[in-house]
Amino acid sequence: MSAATPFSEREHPDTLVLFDVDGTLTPARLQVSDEVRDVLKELRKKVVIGFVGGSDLAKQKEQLGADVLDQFDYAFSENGLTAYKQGKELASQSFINWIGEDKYNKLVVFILRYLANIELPKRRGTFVEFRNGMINVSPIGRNASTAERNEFEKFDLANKIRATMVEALKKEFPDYGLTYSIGGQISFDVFPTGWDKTYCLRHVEGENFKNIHFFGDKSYKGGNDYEIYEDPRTIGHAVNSPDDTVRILKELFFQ
Ligand code: M1P
Repeated sequence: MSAATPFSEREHPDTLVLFDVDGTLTPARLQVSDEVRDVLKELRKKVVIGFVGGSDLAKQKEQLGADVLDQFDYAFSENGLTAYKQGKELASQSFINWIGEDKYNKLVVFILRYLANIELPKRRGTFVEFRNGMINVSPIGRNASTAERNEFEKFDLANKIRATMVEALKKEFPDYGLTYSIGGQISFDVFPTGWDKTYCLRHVEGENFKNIHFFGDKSYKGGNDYEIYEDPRTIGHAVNSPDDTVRILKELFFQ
């Protein structure tokens, strides 16, 4: 099936299946397996498929493949703030336009001061990553290696570095209308309230899908899949690994 096969040629053209990336299609931060790629290819003959991840498109290309825009009908990076339908970019919003330079400046100055004043065993680089639809804040820094990521994750679990910092930000900026989401190992995302993964659904509103399935591993309250998993517009599937995703897909679509 070519990347541009019209939706009307699918077995169930009115069904959309959306997937979180980390922990759902791939192990956290790692690459997709051949098995998952093959299942998605077969699934795409039956339904319309898309991914919705918190990371930016560059990271998703590393994890899902450089041809990710050909593999999926919808590609939603940064929760859908960057969006593609069958390889064509859809209109997107930006965090900086929404928040404004002045408030953004105050936020980043607070974050950098806060990070400079906490005790951490290791620091690397890129503590604030400026993205189109959000910022990503990492106490150890986004340049941490895989081993350093794993170390930080354990340290954070024991010392609540990220959770404490999020509380400090909420206290300092109560009127900013921001949501803080701890979705990965070493960082948290900061974005306008409402710009969680449900944001991507506005891109498919006009398509009249009858069923929108969503698969995610962080579907519990506080996880970054929670809002879209719970949303009345979706049929949520909580999974605990890519294998679990494949198992449920087989039950639902390949019997
Ligand atoms: O997709 C989940 C998260 O993955 C990364 O988190 P971390 O680097 O902390 O493991 C980030 O890209 C983050 O934005 C994203 O939500």
